[in-house]
Amino acid sequence: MKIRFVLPALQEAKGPYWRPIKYSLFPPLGLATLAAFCREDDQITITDEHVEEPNYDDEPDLVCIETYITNAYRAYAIADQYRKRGIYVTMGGLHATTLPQEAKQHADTVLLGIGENAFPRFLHDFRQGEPKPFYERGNVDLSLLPMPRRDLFQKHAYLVPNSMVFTRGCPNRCSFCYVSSFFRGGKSFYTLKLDRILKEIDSLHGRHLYFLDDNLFADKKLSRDLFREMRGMGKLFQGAVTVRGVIEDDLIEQAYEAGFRSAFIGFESTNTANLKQTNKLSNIGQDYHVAIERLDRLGIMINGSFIFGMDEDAPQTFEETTRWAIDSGITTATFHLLTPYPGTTLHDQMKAQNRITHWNWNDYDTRHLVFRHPVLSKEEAERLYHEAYREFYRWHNIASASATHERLRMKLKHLIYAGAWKRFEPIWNFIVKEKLFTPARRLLEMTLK
Ligand code: B12
Ligand code: SF4
Repeated sequence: MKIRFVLPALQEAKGPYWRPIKYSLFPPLGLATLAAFCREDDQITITDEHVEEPNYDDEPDLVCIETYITNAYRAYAIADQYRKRGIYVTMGGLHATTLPQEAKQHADTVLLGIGENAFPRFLHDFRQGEPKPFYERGNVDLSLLPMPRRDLFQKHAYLVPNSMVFTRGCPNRCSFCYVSSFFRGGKSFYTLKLDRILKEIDSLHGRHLYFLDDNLFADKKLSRDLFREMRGMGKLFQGAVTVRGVIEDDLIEQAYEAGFRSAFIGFESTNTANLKQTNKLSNIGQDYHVAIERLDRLGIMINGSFIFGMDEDAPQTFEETTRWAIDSGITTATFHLLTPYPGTTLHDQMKAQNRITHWNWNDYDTRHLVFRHPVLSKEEAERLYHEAYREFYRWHNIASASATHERLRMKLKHLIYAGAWKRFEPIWNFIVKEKLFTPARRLLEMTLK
């Protein structure tokens, strides 16, 4: 059977915010995970629109499309194109799971939730000629998970080919997070077995590794066991942790010993009332500076994530938060405007209050304000959001954030990492165009080391 997996590119692929390097970071891991459930004699291709110009004139037996919120309309357009020619289309992923009825207008079958449950059941029925219109999410056993089919990725098209996950979901319940919609009604946190995780790490070539897990320390025992086993492997890895996870016990030291060198942390807001309102429990009552100093002492860089537009925010919050991040020595910052993704608790709350202004998914990209805020207008919020980015990445602010570190080594790492990420766009564009990812990865590894 000929099966084509597609990761459509978001609408901005042709827009002003398109950063080729951002979308050449990771290969489509979810689709490679599903491809592993196909038969050996199936002819499989994975198309990632972020890194290639696809041609959809082919005649596969089955097309499987992944949807995020911002690529939903593009996903629907591709699906419609195939279905017009009588080709069977199935859709899954975060957006289709949240809004299956919407997705069903463009797909023959919609699969909900983690694909490891629904996809093998669907494939079986499809081969029997009896596919159902919907496959509901159900709890998943990840213990027998086959290895993702990384051999199907476009080789040399990514800066970070070694991405993986060893947990799925998160035990926390922040009201704005996809976790509250994607896993609705079932378990919201799954783990792989230690042996299986080690086997996957072993199968990856090169030193650098990016764990895409929502929270690396969500299962402390598993993380501890994993980090112990990873010691001496010579890996350098990045991933997401919570403020509490960094402060509590000695797990962060264990992670460092295993090669952890750059932490993505959702600080979200420095205002406790905001944190309470959005149920960001892992941050409430935590001293952010304790976490920052601990990471700094170890030599772990911080990518801080911040959300603007929570109810307690005012126009000055943008500048104050940006200043706070610079003065705290955060290496890179990711700013967002609060976005009520459909299916989340936040969305339900705002909808009940009649605050959502529109449901055009292209705007649900965390750069647009899609709801009424108590004091911020849409124009003001969006302007201040862009200003926060500009301010944070001005050379003199990068330099002043870097100067906050005690050790010279951290100062230099900070300068190189932050500067390279945001200030050398033409160089990145050249690297992407010429597919010079191997030397770029070497530099990344040297910086992380
Ligand atoms: C890596 C990543 C990216 C990469 C994507 C590149 C890539 N090649 O994947 C980059 C950096 C480009 C990115 C950018 C953005 N991202 Co992003 N990203 C992620 C992240 C961290 C991991 C995704 C992943 O690989 N997961 C692991 C794999 C195994 O899971 P999966 O992809 O979900 O696939 C499984 C299921 O969804 C399902 N499935 C998926 N597809 C299909 C298809 C079929 C047919 C079936 C049956 C099943 C199925 O089965 C798969 C296997 O279990 C997630 C958070 C997360 N934990 O998922 C956020 C996340 C997906 N991103 C998000 C957002 C908002 C964005 C941005 C809009 C943010 C921004 N302002 O820049 C942009 C735009 C992205 C876009 N293309 O539209 C949100 C999406 C919210 C939503 N409701 O859709 C998430 C959930 C983060 C969050 N916590 O809010 N992102
Ligand atoms: S801690 Fe992070 S991943 Fe977990 S629910 Fe909150 S925002 Fe989502």
